[in-house]
Amino acid sequence: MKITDAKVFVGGPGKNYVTLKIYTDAGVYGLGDATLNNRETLPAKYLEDYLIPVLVGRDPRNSEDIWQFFYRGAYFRRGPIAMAAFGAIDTALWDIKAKLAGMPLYQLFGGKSRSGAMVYAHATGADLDTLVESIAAHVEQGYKAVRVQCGIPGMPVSSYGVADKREDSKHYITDFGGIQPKIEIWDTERYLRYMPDALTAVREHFGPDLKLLHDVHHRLLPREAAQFAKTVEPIGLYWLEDPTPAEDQSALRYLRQHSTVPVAIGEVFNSVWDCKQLIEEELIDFIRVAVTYAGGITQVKRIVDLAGLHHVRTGFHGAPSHSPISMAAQAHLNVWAPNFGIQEYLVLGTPECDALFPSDHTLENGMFLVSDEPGLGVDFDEKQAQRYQYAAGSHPVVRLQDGTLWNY
Ligand code: CS2
Ligand code: MG
Repeated sequence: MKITDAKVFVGGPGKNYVTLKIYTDAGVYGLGDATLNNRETLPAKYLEDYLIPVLVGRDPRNSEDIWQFFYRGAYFRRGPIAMAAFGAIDTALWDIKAKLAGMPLYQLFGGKSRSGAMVYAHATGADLDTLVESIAAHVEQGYKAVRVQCGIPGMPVSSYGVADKREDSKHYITDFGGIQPKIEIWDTERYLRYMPDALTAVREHFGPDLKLLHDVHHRLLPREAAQFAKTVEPIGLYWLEDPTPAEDQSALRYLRQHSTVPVAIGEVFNSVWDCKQLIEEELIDFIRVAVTYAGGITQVKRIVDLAGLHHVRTGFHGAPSHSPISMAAQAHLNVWAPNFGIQEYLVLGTPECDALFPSDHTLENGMFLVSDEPGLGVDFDEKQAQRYQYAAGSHPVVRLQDGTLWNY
């Protein structure tokens, strides 16, 4: 069996999705996602210039050897660009394998450990009242878990994960604007003073059962993170996400000494090596890697198994930072993983997105129900794809009040 061709499509409704389609001489094709949010053209180029010319002619069933060939053959290993490109190939080859077997992908991992995967939605508000409204709307839709991000009074620009204007709150998705990054101002002291009270007010309003998650988004220093985690401990958060810049793995030791708040890290990681110390030292409770960013399904499965040895559960990063294809791949991992935790889920379901990525996966009452179609259970409409082009965009850049560059 041979790979006969592979194509990369960049673009999508309001997003520069990077979709890889691998064609074989068996008439079966596979889909992968290489959407490196905010730098999308780079994995696309890596695939087109260096990987696809070498991929064509190989047996698509040898996904491990193909991945190792590209990873070790690159010499300069890892990094988000290469691993998104490798990840797309790996995911597409798993899609082909499952289609050849006539099974949904989760059957090849070991079958179902649960009927569906609990997801969490993003609730956000430029002020506390708007946040409470946003949470209530998600609870109304059946979500059992919500991420809560609140604007901070007196902050020059709202805060991470919050729309500047109240009226934009309901549909705000943390994403990016034009190629010139928007400058956001961050004030740690205001955040440390205000956020615990806001989260307490949310907990008091919604009671003990609603799972509340909060994303600090890399903004605190280790001591500040320990102080914040200690202060919010009584609120009973489901998790505190990215309290400190994720690459400094030992920073979490300090937080762990001062608080039992559950910690979730990993969306910026692109290999098992990035998370090894955090997992082996049990400095986190949830690993947040994404199939697209961490080298594909095979690599993420290895991370899930390592995490399982250390009481760490999965909490995979969610679209729209990557595409419905990676969401589908994660849906199969979620339903199989013995140490599944929760899945991030921002409603992608615009009609345009559904038309571009037709899928059999469903969301019911805050549970993601995986497709039983052979393969990933998601398709890609090449005709629809012609409607979209790449549009350069960039994340905001964050500065402190005095101009110091900070962490987005
Ligand atoms: C965020 C991400 O969803 C989250 O937890 O941290 O959406 C992040 O802001 C984007 O992936 C950045 O591209
Ligand atoms: Mg996050």
